[in-house]
Amino acid sequence: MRLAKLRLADGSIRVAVVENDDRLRLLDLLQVDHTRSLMDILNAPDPIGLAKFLIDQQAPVLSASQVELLAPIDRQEVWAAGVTYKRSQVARMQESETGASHYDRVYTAPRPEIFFKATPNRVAGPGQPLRVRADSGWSVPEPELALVINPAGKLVGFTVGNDMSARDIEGENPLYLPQAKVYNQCCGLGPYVLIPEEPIDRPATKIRLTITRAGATAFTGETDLGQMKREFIELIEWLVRENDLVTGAFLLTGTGVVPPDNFTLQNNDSVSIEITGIGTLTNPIVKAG
Ligand code: DO4
Ligand code: MG
Repeated sequence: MRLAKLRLADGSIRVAVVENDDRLRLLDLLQVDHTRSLMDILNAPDPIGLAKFLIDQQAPVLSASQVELLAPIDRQEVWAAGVTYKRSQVARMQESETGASHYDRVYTAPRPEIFFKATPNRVAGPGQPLRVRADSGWSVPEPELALVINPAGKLVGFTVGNDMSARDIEGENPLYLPQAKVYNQCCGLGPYVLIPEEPIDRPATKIRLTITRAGATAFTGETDLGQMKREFIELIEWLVRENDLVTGAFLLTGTGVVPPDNFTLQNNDSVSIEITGIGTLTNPIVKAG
């Protein structure tokens, strides 16, 4: 089942079940106490059963073009794992003269790299702008599978994530990582949350990044989840160690697609990330100055 958070023309914010690619069945959240948001459904003991129960049989079935899709986040935290693909390890070692051995070691160490990525106000949904820092001359999108985790630390579902990164700031000194990663409009999530009814087939799940500039493709690249070194459950176990997720969390799982070193995002670029079975997240890029 896929779920969407959206805004209707009257301004109201609703949750819908996504059927096929373009049929949105609105939910009536008022039918159940303590269920007022997508987060409440994701954090419930049986999200699929609850969503099916809440389908509003009286409401018209809508198409995505009739609504504004929003990032599927409410009050959760956003975390990210890094250097989980060989491609990312190699790219990080190249960009950082002083920190290369850290990236080398974290790729094989039992403890993964996990960092705080965003609060909900820093997250952009489908069609909303993502930002390149004005003080960065080398920034890239990072197309990543995002895990949706409930407060009990259980994996509930998946969405598409974009871990926007300033490679020059991170490369100058690994201690600058939070500034390279966390700033206004630094993270994309959406368009839907997939709650799988059976385990996903990792090698068959492709992640494709396409960057468009002035109507032409400026970069395209692809990986698949079979290339990721870590298990989902392994990343979650490290995230929740001594760390309660009171409202639940999104955990971006690292990038396996890195544009060439001479590529940087520019103002007005468009970034699309497609993940098999979930959907395509597209965002325009803004850069001030
Ligand atoms: O080590 C820095 C960040 C790594 C990262 O974000 C990634 O591999 O996706
Ligand atoms: Mg990343």
